[in-house]
Amino acid sequence: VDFRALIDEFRFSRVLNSNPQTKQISLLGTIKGQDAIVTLEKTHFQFDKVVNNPNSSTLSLHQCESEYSCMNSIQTLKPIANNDIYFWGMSVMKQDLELNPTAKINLIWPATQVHIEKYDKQLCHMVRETPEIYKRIVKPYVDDMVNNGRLQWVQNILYNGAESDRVVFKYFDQESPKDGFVVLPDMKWDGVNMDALYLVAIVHRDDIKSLRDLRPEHQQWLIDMKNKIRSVVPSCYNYLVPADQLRLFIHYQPSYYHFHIHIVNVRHSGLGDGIAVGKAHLIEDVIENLNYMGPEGYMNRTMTYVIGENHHLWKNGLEQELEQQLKDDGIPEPPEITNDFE
Ligand code: M7G
Repeated sequence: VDFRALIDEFRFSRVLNSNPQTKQISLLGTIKGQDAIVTLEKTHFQFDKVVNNPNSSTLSLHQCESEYSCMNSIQTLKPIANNDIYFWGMSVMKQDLELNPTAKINLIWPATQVHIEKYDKQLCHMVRETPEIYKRIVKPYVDDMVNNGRLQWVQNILYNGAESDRVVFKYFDQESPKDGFVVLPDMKWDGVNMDALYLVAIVHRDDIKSLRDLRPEHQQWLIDMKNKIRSVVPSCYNYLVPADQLRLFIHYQPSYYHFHIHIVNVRHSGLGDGIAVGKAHLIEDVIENLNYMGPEGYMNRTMTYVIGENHHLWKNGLEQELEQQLKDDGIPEPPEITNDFE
């Protein structure tokens, strides 16, 4: 299927969400009668930078003297106003599909209800997931999400050669095949801007659905994987991002229940909730926590996280649990709010 042709066929229905900070907008529509979600994201600026390569005598040039670096690319400039020492105005900048694209476009088609609910604007709540709530409410949902075809893209990467030309590196040891993993650019990254570097490491083993399944016996495996990622990723990008400038974390709840690690440039903070407390857990902290959790690991912990009202888990149990928890905690219900203007 041709991406461009699909985009041209998009029929707009409504705006799902828009965020002026991340410069993203998500639209719901249809393509050939099936639901489609298009997310548009303005790309970040590029700037000249000469980097000293610590491991060799060579210098790496990062967009050096490029006509597309932020200042060089200013084509037209229309002043809005000025006052004392302050000047502001709007400009059109030189763009290029390869070197300085305008926007990144993501399409999900055909989109499922789960996708639409995820991208739709929604109120969020902090909930506490006890081990008991996990077993009763969350586990059945996870099992369903593993078996309903939602992980096809992961299978495609691991076994069907999808995105193979983009793989940054693969680790595979004949002796212990289940320790293997693949690192590749995340769908969230434009692949150009190093400040926004975003990779994902996907493991071969499929017995770990999420953070919940991690036990002390997995600690060494996590340590090895973390160290390999921190060793190899910088060398793959010419040391433009050194080992200690990579933020490695996992999500709870994730969107996809096959263990994977997010690998992001520490400078990158424009990811909305994906990098916030209540969702992101640093891999180093996870490794450390396994020292103190007993043989069941994360299975015995109470996890607190942010959940949106559209999420299946909210509508199918967590909302009720939260009501009860607030009661048990003695937290008063908010007073009835009346709107004086009506
Ligand atoms: P998550 O924590 O399960 O979900 O991470 P969330 O961050 O989307 O809430 C899954 C990660 O895999 C996300 O960072 C996605 O952007 C990324 N991802 C998802 N899909 C479907 C693909 C894909 O097909 N290819 C690649 N390269 N990355 C993907």
